[in-house]
Amino acid sequence: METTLIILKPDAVQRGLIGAITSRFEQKGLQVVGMKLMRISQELAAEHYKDHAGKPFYAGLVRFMTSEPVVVLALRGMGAIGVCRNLMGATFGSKAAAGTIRGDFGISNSFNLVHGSDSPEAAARELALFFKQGEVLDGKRAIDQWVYDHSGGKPE
Ligand code: IDP
Ligand code: MG
Repeated sequence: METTLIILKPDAVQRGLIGAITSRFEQKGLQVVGMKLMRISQELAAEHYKDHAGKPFYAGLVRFMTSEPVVVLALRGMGAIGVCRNLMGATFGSKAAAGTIRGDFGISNSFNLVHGSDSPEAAARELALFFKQGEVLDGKRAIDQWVYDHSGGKPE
């Protein structure tokens, strides 16, 4: 099981898409184990996006991410990091495939609705940036017996 960090970016919140986008992840079978509405500070944006510092879009990205509140989610599931990236679609809304979140809800390249961690290392680092100790609550869900096949002794 993996846990990944998802951010519903300011455009998603302003456009009233918190429910619609969160539903995509829930309908897939991912478990919401952390969730909050928050503002991202300059310092947090800089730390979160430090790998992009110096790129042409960096200043605009930090301005965008700090402009209005976001919703941060911790999502848990088998292969959750890659599963979420697939659900999100390609980075640019104009290029993202239909059926993906970015492909279905947006057309902008920078206002692309959602962030998702791209590796186990990034997920661990980003979850620690956005959630304090004790804010991620990964209890058992009753529906997991139907979301996963447990007949072999472990979820498949
Ligand atoms: P990702 O969000 O699909 O992982 P990254 O390359 O990590 O994409 O870029 C981080 C964010 O920076 C993107 O989600 C998007 O909001 C913004 N971004 C990336 N490349 C561009 C660009 O060429 N123009 C404008 N914004 C960009
Ligand atoms: Mg990225």
